[in-house]
Amino acid sequence: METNPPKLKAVIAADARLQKLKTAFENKYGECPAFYASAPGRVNLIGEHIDYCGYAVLPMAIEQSIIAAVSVNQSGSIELANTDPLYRDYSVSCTADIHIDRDNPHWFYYFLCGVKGIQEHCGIRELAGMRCMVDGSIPASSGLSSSSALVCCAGLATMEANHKMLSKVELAEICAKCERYIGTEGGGMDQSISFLAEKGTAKLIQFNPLRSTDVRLPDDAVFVISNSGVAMNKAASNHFNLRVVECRLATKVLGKALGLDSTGLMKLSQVQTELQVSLEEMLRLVEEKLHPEAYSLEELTQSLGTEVLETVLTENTMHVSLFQLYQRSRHVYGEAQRVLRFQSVCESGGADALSQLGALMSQSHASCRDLYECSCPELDRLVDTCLQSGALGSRLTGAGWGGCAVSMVTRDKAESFLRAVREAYYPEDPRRTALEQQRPLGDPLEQQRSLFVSAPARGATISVE
Ligand code: ADP
Ligand code: NG1
Repeated sequence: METNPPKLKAVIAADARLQKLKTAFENKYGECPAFYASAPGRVNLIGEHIDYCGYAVLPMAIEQSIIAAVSVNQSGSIELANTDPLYRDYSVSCTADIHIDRDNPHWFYYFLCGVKGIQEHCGIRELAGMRCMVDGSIPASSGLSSSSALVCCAGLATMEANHKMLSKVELAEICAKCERYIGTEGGGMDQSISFLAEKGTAKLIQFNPLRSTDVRLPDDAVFVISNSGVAMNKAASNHFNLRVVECRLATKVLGKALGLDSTGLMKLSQVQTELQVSLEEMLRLVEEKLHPEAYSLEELTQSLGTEVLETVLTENTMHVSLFQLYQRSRHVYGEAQRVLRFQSVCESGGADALSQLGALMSQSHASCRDLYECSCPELDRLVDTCLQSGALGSRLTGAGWGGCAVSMVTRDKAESFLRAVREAYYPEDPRRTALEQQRPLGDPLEQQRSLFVSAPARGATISVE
């Protein structure tokens, strides 16, 4: 059943984290915040690197979030500050064109992506002045979507400060689009779950049109997030965009080989839609029509033409000369199948549901590692450790090349699992131990950043005390 998103606004009793943020805001600006905008991070349970190919994904929101305390004024400027001294203050005029510097993806540019997205969507000529103090508890560059939570939080704050009313679906679509100003060509999973999430349930997120369906996770299992300790900043490298580009090229080459007019085709899902065949059949067609050897730029230029290549390549992939189209499309169609199977096992339950779900997660990791090549040695080691420590399934989550793994563990084994992973993985490298001992700033959950059980949390909200 598709569900209506819950309400955006809430009156909340201030918790410890909000109190700290309020105090920081008052100390900085000498006034009280008018409201708080908060947006959660997420863990993707299955369906990696397929949202931008048009396929459904299955994430849940996590308790960790980005919160902005906001006051509104007529000063003609937007002032940004952060509770973490790592992130410096920034201020921008409300009348100037908002500029986002892709070459230097500082934190405030993510915030400005959200501001600009709302401004453009709502046609706001002059934005209201704002003072914002941001506080985050999502480990950055770890595949838990800290960047999107920041963009969503900024979009929500801007909407509220400018007295606009938008639905959660509209907000998710606006924020998915505007985060691309930072230079990464993401697919919309993160912003969608950040807005559409509901406490207690994971979601199947489908695109075109954007919609979400509750997925009830098995009662006798918990999902554990563990951080490999390797950070990967998407906007500061071309790993992510190269995969997006490889998928677009695979779409064009496959489409052409199948006799389709591939002019308007940019996503692998569109090839399937055009042909009206199953994912199984798409996997067969990949075998038949694409070659496992890398495609060179010359081969692609000859087959598709320079003009097509120009519409596909991004600024940071222009110089790439080899593209793995066969491997990437095999991952995408296979992963899209696994998402649907995961949803169907959750729905039907059954005696061996947990082992089926675990197997799907582990197959997903193998595909990310071998076909999509978005893992790294530390993540593979962590996933192996999790499996040896009793997980029924384990996989990298989010973009990869570092960041976190998510593991499914039976509820009764959760404690022993946490202990075993803590003892086996973290002491191997002192940097991991340092991370493991870190606690989120003012996080009432008192959870460790690197290893914790996560239950489906609620989506973005605006709240007043
Ligand atoms: P993720 O997988 O977490 O989305 P990205 O590399 O895409 O990772 O984005 C991380 C960036 O988001 C950081 O470099 C920083 O600019 C921004 N960010 C994350 N958390 C915060 C925070 N608490 N405050 C300010 N900026 C943040
Ligand atoms: P993270 O893990 O937040 O970097 C990125 C993309 C998603 C999705 C995943 C891989 C953005 C904002 N997010 O997420 O859309 O493609 O990678 O499944 O680009």
